[in-house]
Amino acid sequence: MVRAPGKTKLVMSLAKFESEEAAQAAEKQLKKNPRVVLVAKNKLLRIPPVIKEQASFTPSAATKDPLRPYQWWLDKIKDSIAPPPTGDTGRLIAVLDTGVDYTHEDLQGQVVLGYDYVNSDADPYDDNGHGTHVAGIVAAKRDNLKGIAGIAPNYKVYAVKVCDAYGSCPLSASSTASTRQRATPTWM
Ligand SMILES: [Ca+2]
Ligand SMILES: [Ca+2]
Repeated sequence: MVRAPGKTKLVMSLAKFESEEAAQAAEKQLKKNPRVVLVAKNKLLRIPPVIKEQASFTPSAATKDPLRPYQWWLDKIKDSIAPPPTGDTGRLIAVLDTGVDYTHEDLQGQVVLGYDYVNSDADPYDDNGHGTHVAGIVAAKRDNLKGIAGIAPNYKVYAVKVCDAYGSCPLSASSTASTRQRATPTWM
């Protein structure tokens, strides 16, 4: 990651090497350059599979969302979540994950399309399911007679795809996403 002279903007470059020795030699050289802010190996992270909770509790909240009674964790954390300021509906909460199924019935109108850093295209559609699960926890519509109740349904999710269909997440994808976000802030 390099900072241009006199600028705050960071630029990220990827390089591929034939051997570990060649990579280490390049890293050594790059670190001597004062404009180089960070040198790091590209890693592959993995997201865990979605685990369906067994219903070993007493459903409490009666709402119009059919799956809300099974969101036992929402009852536990609701008092620790500060409600958004009145009228503050324009903020975006970024979900950097496998993308988001923005056609999902409980997320209609709740998703703003960011970018697909895995396939380098403008459509961060979810081909795994994990990102949609997370997006639903954040911003699923409440009392719409469908699915669950989101924690912050008056905010929208900013869908950023940094993990592929198999749940593998190259570190370079999330690094590129955060670098671009720094250059042009879009989400919180
Ligand atoms: Ca795509
Ligand atoms: Ca719902």
